[in-house]
Amino acid sequence: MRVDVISIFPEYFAPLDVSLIGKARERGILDIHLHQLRDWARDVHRTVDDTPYGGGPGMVMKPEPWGEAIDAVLAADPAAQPRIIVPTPSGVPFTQKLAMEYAAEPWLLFTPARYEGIDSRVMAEYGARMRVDEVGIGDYVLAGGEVAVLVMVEAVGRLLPGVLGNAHSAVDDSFAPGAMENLLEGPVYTKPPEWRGHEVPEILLSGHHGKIARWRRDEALRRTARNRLELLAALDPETLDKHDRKLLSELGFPA
Ligand code: 97T
Repeated sequence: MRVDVISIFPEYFAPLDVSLIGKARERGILDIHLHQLRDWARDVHRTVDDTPYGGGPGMVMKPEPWGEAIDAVLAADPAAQPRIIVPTPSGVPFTQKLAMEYAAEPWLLFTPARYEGIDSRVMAEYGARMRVDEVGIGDYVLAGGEVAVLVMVEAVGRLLPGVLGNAHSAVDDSFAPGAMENLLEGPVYTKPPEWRGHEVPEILLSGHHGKIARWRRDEALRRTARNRLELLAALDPETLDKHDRKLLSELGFPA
């Protein structure tokens, strides 16, 4: 997969050299190209922002440098078109489902903004020619879209074939489609069996794989009920067995 990022802070993306994503790049699975937006500014000060039409606080990113920068990236492969992703708190929520959709694309172009965002005509211009997604990563406000891009590239990159080993594959992630869909993962333990007086739950040492699976599902249900009521409410009742229903009613959540 090819990933382009246009930003006034390309140095913000140094973490993409490290760990899982760094390895994926070394192995040629991820081909990341970083671009300095100011390279396409025309004035001596390399200005990329201006005051908002209609008044109000803050500054808006000017359309011309973005247009020229995006055109230059598009020219890298005129036969193809990237999916353009514009991080913004007013976008659609980034979810595991969207991460999987992006992981199936050959080419992504991220356009993280600073200030109050990019002049909307940039999204209108490219939105008429290709897919442009305005995407948010959560209900909080960042100083700019760079961290949102790091989040999305990591979530997408680890889904690419060959990035995760078999030992820790993405199939049983929370939010992955499948058996435990929409349940949070429960607690995990490793050696030693006792640490500072805290014992590993005995069932995990028992070797009873069926009982362990059931215990893990109970813990997943408990944690989902405690931390994410809206996920619990969204569970398909068809995916709940008798034991699930009993546990949930004990927790005070009747069917
Ligand atoms: O707060 C932001 C500022 C700029 C670009 C993106 C964001 C954001 O994205 N998701 C949450 C906040």
